[in-house]
Amino acid sequence: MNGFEQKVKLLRQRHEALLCRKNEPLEHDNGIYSKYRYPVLTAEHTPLEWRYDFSEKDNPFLMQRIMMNAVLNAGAIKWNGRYVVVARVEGADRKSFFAVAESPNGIDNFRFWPEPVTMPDDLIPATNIYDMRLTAHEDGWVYGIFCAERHDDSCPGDLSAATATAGIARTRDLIHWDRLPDLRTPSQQRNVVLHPEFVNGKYALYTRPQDGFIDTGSGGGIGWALVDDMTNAVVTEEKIINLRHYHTIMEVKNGEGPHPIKTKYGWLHLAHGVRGCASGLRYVLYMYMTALDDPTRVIAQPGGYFLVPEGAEYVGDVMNVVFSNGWIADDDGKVFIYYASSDTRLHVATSTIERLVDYCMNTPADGFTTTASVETLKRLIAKNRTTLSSGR
Ligand code: BGC
Ligand code: BMA
Repeated sequence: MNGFEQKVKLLRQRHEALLCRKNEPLEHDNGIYSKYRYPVLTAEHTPLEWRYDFSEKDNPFLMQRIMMNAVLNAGAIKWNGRYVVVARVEGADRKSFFAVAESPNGIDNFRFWPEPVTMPDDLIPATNIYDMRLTAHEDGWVYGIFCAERHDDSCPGDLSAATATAGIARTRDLIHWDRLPDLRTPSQQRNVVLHPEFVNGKYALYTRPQDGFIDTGSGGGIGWALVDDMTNAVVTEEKIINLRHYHTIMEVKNGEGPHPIKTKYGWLHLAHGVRGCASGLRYVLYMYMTALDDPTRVIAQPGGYFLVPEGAEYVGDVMNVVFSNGWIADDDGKVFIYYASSDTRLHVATSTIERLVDYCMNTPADGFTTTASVETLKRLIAKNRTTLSSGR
């Protein structure tokens, strides 16, 4: 074996060891969910064939010819008994694309399929696409809705002026995607999510109207719109179902995560909230529940955040960010929450429907002032005094 072949062998061994590495829950959890020791996907998990030219003649130094920067915000779905994610993979060139990876148990041994997704781009070509929400709709298709970003040509001199629109595609095998026209709506849109069931015979979308590319402006929060036809999706009426509030974790913006999970107590929602601070935007996850007979009616909303960056999760390309657009609920009630930290890597947290419902129903709501928060705290302290003195 020559030096080149030896280098290749070592590279393959290391890669294989990374892909097979066993994951384990962290010892201490908060009772609501468990985080895990290792991320489930990173740039290093992408196939070596995507990054290296293995011809010794053409690549004598065994250089990475195409560098991968990050694997993040992934849609998720249980598919033929496997835990499947459609991840946002970003190259060193800052273009992101979708790639499918699957695992036998949802917590480790994720492997990318050999080829990234070829998303048809024939309608209005986009510059960049990202953050797919997957919905296996009761119409029989699997839909992927994602952000399609384009330069805002109304600002010719500004190279960072952009527009965000909801791109729509559907598939039956996660390999071949039919691209449908982008969602037509009066405002810009990122974080559009398809509800899995028909509502009054129509498709139902969670939206996030925003005035600008970054600023939500007058967009008040997570919206809801009914559309007749996904092959020509037009939003005519949009109502805000989950509002932003001053001095909360979602003061600046919020957006639906993956589509909600149906439980017998109501729809369980996972979303992100954003606030501004001296170090930039802080992205955290929060939850809420809506009524089974009316998915627009909020029936529970715990105050504050559900999951935030911790430790190494703070560090990455875009610091102080967790983001989720994918989760999987198993038939036995176990829930796998896929979240990315700092726009760099993908993690899993596990919980159960029972715990998440308990969390939503029994966590005090935000009272929106210090006084209200202190009163809430005092109620728990008083309750504990009674519990502890009665010995139960
Ligand atoms: C980035 C996204 C980001 C958005 C708004 C885009 O250019 O690719 O990750 O969410 O800008 O900041
Ligand atoms: C956004 C999202 C994500 C990203 C986040 C933080 O607006 O759409 O792509 O994770 O910003 O950069």
